[in-house]
Amino acid sequence: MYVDIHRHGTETLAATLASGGIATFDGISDQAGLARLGNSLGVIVAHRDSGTDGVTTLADLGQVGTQPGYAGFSNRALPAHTDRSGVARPPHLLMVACGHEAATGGECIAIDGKAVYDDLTKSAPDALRALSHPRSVLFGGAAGYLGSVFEHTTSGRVRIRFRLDELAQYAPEALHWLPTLVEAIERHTMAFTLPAGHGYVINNHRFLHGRRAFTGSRIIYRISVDPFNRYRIPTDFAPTRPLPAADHANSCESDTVRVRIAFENGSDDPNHYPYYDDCEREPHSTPTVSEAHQLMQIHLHPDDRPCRQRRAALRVLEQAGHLRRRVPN
Ligand SMILES: O=C(O)CCC(=O)C(=O)O
Ligand SMILES: [Fe+2]
Repeated sequence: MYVDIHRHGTETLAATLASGGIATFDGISDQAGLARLGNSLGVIVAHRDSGTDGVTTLADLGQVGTQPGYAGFSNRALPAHTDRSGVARPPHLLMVACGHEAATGGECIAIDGKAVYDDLTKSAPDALRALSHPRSVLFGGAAGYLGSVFEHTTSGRVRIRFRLDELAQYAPEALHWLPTLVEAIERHTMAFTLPAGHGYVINNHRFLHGRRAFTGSRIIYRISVDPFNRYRIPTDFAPTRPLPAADHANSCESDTVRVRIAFENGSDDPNHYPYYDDCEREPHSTPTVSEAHQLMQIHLHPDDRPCRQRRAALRVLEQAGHLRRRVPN
């Protein structure tokens, strides 16, 4: 996880991030140093609270930190979260460096969303399904983003988005599973101290982060970065196992979607379906030409296999002139 950026450079930092979603580094003691590192990895994305160089300086600013969405400027703990979860496309990377250590506390926390997902596939798949339900969480207040904690992207891959403060509203089913999710997050939380000059970078679509409460004049520099494509840092992660299909016997009523299926003959009873796939039975009425074509596709058996459905279909097609028997010579 630690990368000696001064020896091995940004390439190694990016490769570590691409594979594991997190990297730590040292030797960055001020805003300019962090901005330089960010610019070598990609494009620094401006933040509501950043200066013109895109760097936000986080410190305990007393009253400021008591407003919703400004807890970063307090000395309180910040529970695990995704940065900028309230926008459609949160920044891809989050990079921080410590300018001044806390007197006590202030450890950073990081949680691998892939580990949480893998844990829940085994320990609570129903929770995972509810927390993956589209439009089940409003992130960031009324003008925010309606999404889900786990967002299934393409090819079975997943992206995480999470916050647990006054700016997140959960639909009842997702709310029901929040304690299970929080316990899983706690099981996978790593905490580490950042001495002055040390920092970390995470993939904000895979890792959650936060910090513990502190005393003293802790200073953290923070930037958001969208990395250059050449580094191939994924915007999602691949779970170890896919989410198992719902067990309908145990799933609750609100998971069940009822759909009405009617067949071509207007019936919704599969037993009324006019074309059978049972070779032992005669079709219950003489098939039409188009039904006979369908039967031939259903019953693609070799000619010598006794199949009443196929025989009836061949008869209809022959009578309608669609089939000519080859005369043996
Ligand atoms: O103070 C820290 O270590 C992180 C702060 C943070 O995550 C935030 O303000 O979003
Ligand atoms: Fe954050």
